[in-house]
Amino acid sequence: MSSISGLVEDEISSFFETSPPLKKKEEIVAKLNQFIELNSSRQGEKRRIVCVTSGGTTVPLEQRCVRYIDNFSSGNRGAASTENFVKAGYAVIFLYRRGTCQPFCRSLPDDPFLECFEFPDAKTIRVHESHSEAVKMAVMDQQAAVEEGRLLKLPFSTIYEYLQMLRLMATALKDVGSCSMFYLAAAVSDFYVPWNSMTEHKIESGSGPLDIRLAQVPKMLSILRSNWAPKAFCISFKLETDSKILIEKATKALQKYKVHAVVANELSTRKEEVVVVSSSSNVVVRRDPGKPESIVEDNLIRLIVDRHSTYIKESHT
Ligand code: PAZ
Repeated sequence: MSSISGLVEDEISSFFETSPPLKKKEEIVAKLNQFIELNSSRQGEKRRIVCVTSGGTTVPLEQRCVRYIDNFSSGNRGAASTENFVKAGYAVIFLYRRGTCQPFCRSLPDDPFLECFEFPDAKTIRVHESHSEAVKMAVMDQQAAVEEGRLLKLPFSTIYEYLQMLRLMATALKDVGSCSMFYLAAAVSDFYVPWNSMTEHKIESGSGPLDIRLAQVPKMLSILRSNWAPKAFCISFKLETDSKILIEKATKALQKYKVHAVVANELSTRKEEVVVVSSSSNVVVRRDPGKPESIVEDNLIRLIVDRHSTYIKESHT
């Protein structure tokens, strides 16, 4: 794998050197190592490990953040994909934006705590009949995945947290080699306010319009591929609102970052279809329109898992 240019490397180092330190870093590293150890040293049955990123990163405008710029993503793609990876036998590290959609909870109402429960008397709490199946499945599936060591959930909010955690994960997974995968569905900010040029306190209002200069977030995909986890199977995502440029942009990203595939999706149709762009073909993946409960991730993850199997086989020959 060719290494990245010195300039890009300098930008990346400078991003991390000037980032605010990641809170609870030791705890996160310990959880990651324990999870990877559990799943990669199983006698006879080593599990593949996938890191699914999900939700949008925020860009704080003040160090003691009151205001921030956000990136659109409900987290539905990441949560649904995680469920499918668990079903396919993978161990999943779910790196998600706090407050976004969670695996196994997609069929619950928006405010499950208030809508799913009822109190027939002062001492009893029970699940409302209409939600009992959904609650039972959510709790049982999530508990089983966690208890069997198949699911580790790690939250982030800011672009600083996300990229520091992604680096920790990639370096922790380096030795898992081709059995590891990155499935990067998070919507990551392209622009940010560097920490050392950010005001500490809340920006004052009342003195007219606000001018903010945003710096470009260094692209970490190239370093992930070349240095952090060069043997991992890597899937990135490309979201556009103009379908005319979608495939061209995804193809450029495929070539530039040398990922194994780019999942291209258009904002308004992203739940209906995606295109998996790779060097061998562009495959349209749709949800099954005949089945109301079908989701695009059922077919997407089947395809990605197949491609990963081929990649592992080829890496060992
Ligand atoms: O999270 P969600 O289900 O609402 O949307 C998923 C998505 C569109 C954020 C994802 O499929 C995606 O394309 N992520 C990468 C976005 C980007 O180009 O930065």
